[in-house]
Amino acid sequence: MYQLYYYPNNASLAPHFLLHHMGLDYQLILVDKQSNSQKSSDYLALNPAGRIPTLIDDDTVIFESPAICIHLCEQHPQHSLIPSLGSKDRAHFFQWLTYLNNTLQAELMVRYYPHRHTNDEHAIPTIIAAQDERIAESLSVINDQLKDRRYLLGEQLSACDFFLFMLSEWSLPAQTSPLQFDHLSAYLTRLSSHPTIKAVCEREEIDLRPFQPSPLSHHVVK
Ligand SMILES: N[C@@H](CCC(=O)N[C@@H](CS)C(=O)NCC(=O)O)C(=O)O
Repeated sequence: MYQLYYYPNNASLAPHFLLHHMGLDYQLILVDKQSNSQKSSDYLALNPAGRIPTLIDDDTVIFESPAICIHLCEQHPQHSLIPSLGSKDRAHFFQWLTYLNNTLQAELMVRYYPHRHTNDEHAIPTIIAAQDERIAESLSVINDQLKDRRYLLGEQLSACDFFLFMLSEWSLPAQTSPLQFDHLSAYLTRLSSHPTIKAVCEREEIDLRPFQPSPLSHHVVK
């Protein structure tokens, strides 16, 4: 049985989607972020970075959300959530997963932890505003990719889509919401009714209503 150390709507969400989607046997272990448990000595022994998530697979401990996703996809290739070894699609899988984790997620982390990037309390609103612009730039790149594509890689659902859904949810409060991009918005609306996304979001008490179509709810900018 896999064990996923998680906190609702944190970077554990993408691995949670995959565990559920593949019908795997897994246990969720809550890391109480409210009491900073991710910095406890017990947790640091598993994950020295003190971040959520961590996956236990028998005697193997894995941290970093994309690494966990890749590991699960490779262990269960019959679910086709990663393109096959040697295929060109696989190169694009790594390209997009890296872009999501290394660019969009990194920008979101600065937005949500601005105090870690300045010693000046008064600078925090300007950091958030600057990050919102950078998040919008990244969402625009993704929006362009989704023009004429059902999923990020094309016609085949992959782990990248679950990862992107997680980051899009986090991006909702940004100045330019992902729902303001036409292709991205339509894609997110489609994904929000995917059975895996519905089930896991219900389990983590994540509200999917913002993704439901409502013609007056947002203004499309692109
Ligand atoms: N690069 C890591 C980042 C994980 C991360 O930053 N997780 C956040 C929650 S979304 C966290 O643990 N924050 C608590 C902290 O930084 O103390 C990953 O993708 O797994």
